[in-house]
Parts: sequence; structure tokens; C-alpha cells
Amino acid sequence: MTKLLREGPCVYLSGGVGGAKLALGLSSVLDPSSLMIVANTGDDFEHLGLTICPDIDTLAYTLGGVANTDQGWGREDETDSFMSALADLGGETWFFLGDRDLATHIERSVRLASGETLTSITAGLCSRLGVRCQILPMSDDPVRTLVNTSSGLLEFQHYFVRDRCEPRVLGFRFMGAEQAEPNAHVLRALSDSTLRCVIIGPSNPYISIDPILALPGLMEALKDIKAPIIAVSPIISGRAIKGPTAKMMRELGLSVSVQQIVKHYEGLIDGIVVDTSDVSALDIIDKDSIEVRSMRTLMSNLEDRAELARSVLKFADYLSYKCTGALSVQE
Ligand code: FO1
Repeated sequence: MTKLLREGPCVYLSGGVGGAKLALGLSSVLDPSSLMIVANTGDDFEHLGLTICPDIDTLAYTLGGVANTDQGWGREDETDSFMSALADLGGETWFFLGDRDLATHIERSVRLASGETLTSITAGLCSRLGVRCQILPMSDDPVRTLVNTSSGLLEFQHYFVRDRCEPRVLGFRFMGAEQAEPNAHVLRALSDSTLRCVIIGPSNPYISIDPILALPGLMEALKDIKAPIIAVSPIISGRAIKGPTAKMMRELGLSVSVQQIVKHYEGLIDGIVVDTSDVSALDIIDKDSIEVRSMRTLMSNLEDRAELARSVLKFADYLSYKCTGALSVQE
């Protein structure tokens, strides 16, 4: 088995369900103190008087071992007393909030109202769930993804859950991003001279990663770092692993391909991990500007997740070895 010798921090940019799988793999092979997970908060919204943070919760529940692994979001062993009582009252039931999950949203909303930051509240949630690595919101300031569609401008969860991604996508807006401050812990980690790598998870680039990259100064901070930046493609065999990524790409007039993902992150990433089924893409990618590795990216179980995490880290260490000549990985 590969022994990973480099100990510097690894910053992982993630959305919810797809990103959480690799987050779990990374957390199983890295020392918890070396993993910082940056969660997209563009999917957050105010609903029934509560602040819901789906990607933070998906990451925290997954790493805490309490996630509903069938659907990817929400908690295992959920009950629906709240939802059925709400339905009896004629309330809004299009967004499912399980009884246990509801406690998270209530506790977070109470703490936000008392002035606590989302970073601190998330740290508290993680600690209660036994998550030992850091999960950080991309910002403590609210950023809300709006989807411009054939049915008008929609709040993200209205588009995604209520309208089942049916309206045709014309574009996205990240409301509040221009005024939001990136999480200071993230900026500090990116300027750490011992930074090992930045990994962009196999999340939807347009709705899960772009809101993070839209924060003022974040792109500049990423472009300044010497450590390698690697993206894991969310496309397998010309199809999205999960969710509406492929449909969105088609509606935006983009080809559903690894090349398109590379183009999206052009000028930012040093390497891309593609699935073995997409090896034909390797010939088309300009390898002078970017390194490509093919590996099995479909993660069905914990061993798949750990294996992909090890391979991605090994690729990152190879890239930093190439740049600096410093040996970092040993078989
Ligand atoms: N996704 C759904 O498709 N339907 C739901 O009712 C739903 C409820 C929900 C509640 C809490 C939570 O943290 C996530 C929830 N999700 C639900 C998932 C979520 O809307 C999306 O997966 C993400 O926002 C996309 O990354």
C-alpha cells in the first residue's frame, strides 16, 4: 500500500452528495489535522423560518457516519412526524426535513440569530458528530445561488428540489458573493507554505464549485499558491455521475465531456483526474498546460473512496515533486 509521507494541509473544495464521497475517502487516509474541507454554501436557503445548509450538513453527516447513504443527503434512521404534522396543517412540504435533521436546522438558526458565525456553528455540529477534520463554510456571509431558467429566476432549492431541475437553465447568479468575505481560515490555509495540495471534488462545477471561486480574492489566492491544484472530473463516460450536471451542461450549450470540465477550470488547475472510461479524452487534452491521470472515479463503497483519495494525493505529490524536486511519496 502507498504510504503518504507529506503531512502539509490539503484543502478540499466540495459540494454536497458527490463531493462528500471523496471527502470521506480523504478523511480515511489523511490525518484529520491535515484535511480542510471547504463547503459550498450557495445551496443554502431560508425555509420555514430556518437556515438550511445542505452541503455542510451532507458533508458533516457523511463524515460523522450518520448520513442516509441511499439518498446521499439527510440522516439515516429518519422519521417524518414533523413533515406529516406540517402536511396536516397545510404547510409547505416540497422540501423534506426529517425529524432528526430538523434539530440541526433549528439549532443552527437559533445560534445564527444569537450572532454566532456559521463557521463556529459548523465546528460545533462536527464536534458533536465526531468529525475530526475541519469542515468550513466557504464564507460566513450569505451567498445564495439563483438559477436563471426558462421559467424565470429561481432560488436554487426551488429549481433543484421543488421544480425537479425541469426548467431549462440559462445561467447562474451567486447573490451576495461580491460582498461576501471568504472564510479567513481557508485563506490562511492557502497561504500556508506547507500546503500540500488543493483538490476540487467531483462536484458540479457550475453550482457547487463556482460559488466558492466567485468569492472576492479566492481565485487570486488559488493562483498564488505553489502547491498543485487538482480537479476530479464529475463526468464518467460522457455522463454525469449523479444529479443534473449533464442536463445543465447541455442546456448551457456545452458538451458533456471531460474536455469541457478542463476548459472550465483552465488557468486554475495543474492536473485533472478522469475516469478510466474517459481515457479517449486524454488524447484531446493539451498536456503541456495540464497533467491528466485516469483512475476509477466511481465510488460505490468506502474502499473505492479511500483508493481514489490515495491515488489523487499521490498524483498531487507527483505534481509538487515535478515542480520542486522534493520527494513526497514512497511506495
Ligand atoms: N433533496 C431533494 O431532492 N429533496 C429534498 O426534499 C431534500 C431535502 C433536503 C433536506 C436537507 C438537506 O440537507 C438536503 C436536502 N436535499 C433534498 C438535498 C439538497 O437539496 C441537494 O442535494 C443539494 O442542495 C445539492 O447539492
